[in-house]
Amino acid sequence: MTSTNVAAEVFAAAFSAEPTGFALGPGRANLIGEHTDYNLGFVLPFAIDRAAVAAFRPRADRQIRLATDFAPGVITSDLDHLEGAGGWSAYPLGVAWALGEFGADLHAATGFDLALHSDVPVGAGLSSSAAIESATVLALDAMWGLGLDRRTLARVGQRAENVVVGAPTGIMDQSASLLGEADSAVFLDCRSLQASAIPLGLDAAGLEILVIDTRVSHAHATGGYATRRAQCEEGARVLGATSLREVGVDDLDRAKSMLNDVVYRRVKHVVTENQRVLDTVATLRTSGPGQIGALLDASHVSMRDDFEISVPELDLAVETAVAAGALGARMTGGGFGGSAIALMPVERARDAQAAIAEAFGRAGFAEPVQFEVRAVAGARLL
Ligand code: GAF
Repeated sequence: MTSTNVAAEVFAAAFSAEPTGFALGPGRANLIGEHTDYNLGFVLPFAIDRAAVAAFRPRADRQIRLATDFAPGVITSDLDHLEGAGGWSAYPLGVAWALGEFGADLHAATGFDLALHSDVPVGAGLSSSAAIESATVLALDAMWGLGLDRRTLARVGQRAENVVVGAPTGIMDQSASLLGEADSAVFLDCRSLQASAIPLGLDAAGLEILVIDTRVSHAHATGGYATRRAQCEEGARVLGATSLREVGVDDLDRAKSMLNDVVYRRVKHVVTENQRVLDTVATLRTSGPGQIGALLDASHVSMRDDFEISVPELDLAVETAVAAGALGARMTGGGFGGSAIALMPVERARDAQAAIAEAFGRAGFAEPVQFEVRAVAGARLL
């Protein structure tokens, strides 16, 4: 059964009616460029072939009803009580609220019924949250006849997440989900929000991207993510910059003399990661994906040692993938758990998965969930 059929069934079971439309929002994997987005730097993610599908139907009154197959019951709200939403409903209700900040007239708008089904694993670092946000924002854009452009829709999702969900995240995930193109990554300048599609050329090179979901779950509304963001802001402030985007690799010696060791290493990660994104884009353009492995490896080392957002399970996944033939591997997403990605020659992928599962068993870790991801087109109405 397709995800659309499942969403339609969830809708029918919850609301005893047929949906009038469907919107699909993909999750994302980040090829490279981690914790650079909120520092107004560069990222290179792609939309993946795992997505949330929203089945929806406008209502004549101002009520909102939400259902999903990943949580029981029907959640009822209305357009006058959006901001205090909690649990999973904070994502769709937060998007409705945030649209009010980007041009929707929430006093005149009508309510809606919306049912969600998603096959993006939750807590796996593949942005199940952006998948829900972009499916919902496209559904509401259609129901309310707003016609907002995709960059604005991405900002709506980010605003929902920052204010209603309470996670101080950047713009990368929503941009990947909304701007993705088939077989390409989204090269995004997070300062100007200029985006361009960079062909990955994986099939022609006999390569695939393997996701290794460690099943160590993470959340960005609490803990380390916010701390890292605050340390980056402190680094920029001490260096007299408005963001770390203004700090280059050439400034690192000066930064070392001005910052304490921890903040210096956070700054060093961001500054060198920005350069690695630029180098990866240039390498993809000139030489293809077979030459980017060392950049992926260096990114992981930087996150492990300088930004300190990896965990033993992610390090083992990366090391074992490389030992089993990956051209490069790195953790992807916000860190503290979630997934690693490995750039694998197709003919080595199956053996690598077995080697990774075995290594996890030997280490006493839970068995990881492993699957190939493909770069797909971004969110769309179905
Ligand atoms: C999470 C956030 F949502 C993104 O904005 C980004 O900061 C990422 O972590 C780290 O690169 O996915």
